[in-house]
Amino acid sequence: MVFFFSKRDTKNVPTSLMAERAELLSLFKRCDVNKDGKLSKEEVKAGFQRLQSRFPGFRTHRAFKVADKNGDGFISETELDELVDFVLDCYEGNVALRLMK
Ligand SMILES: [Ca+2]
Ligand SMILES: [Ca+2]
Repeated sequence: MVFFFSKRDTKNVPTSLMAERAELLSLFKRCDVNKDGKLSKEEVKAGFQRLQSRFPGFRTHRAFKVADKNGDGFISETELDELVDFVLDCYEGNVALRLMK
């Protein structure tokens, strides 16, 4: 099952990627401040601010283009995986560092 990670640097251990993924999932779940099970633009933006993004508004806009599959303006539980993938593309290997600040 090597092909799964073939697009990424093989020296980059998958376990650390898994850890970052889990970290981001819990981060964005905490951003659901009104607990309706989905993330509004404001809530996603708060997540990017938490990640020390210099352009949280821009990142949020891009993230919704990628992750909001049904275009309802919210990131649902099922779309959250796509959101996390997008964030990993932006900050891979850097997530823990950003969250420590
Ligand atoms: Ca919400
Ligand atoms: Ca949606």
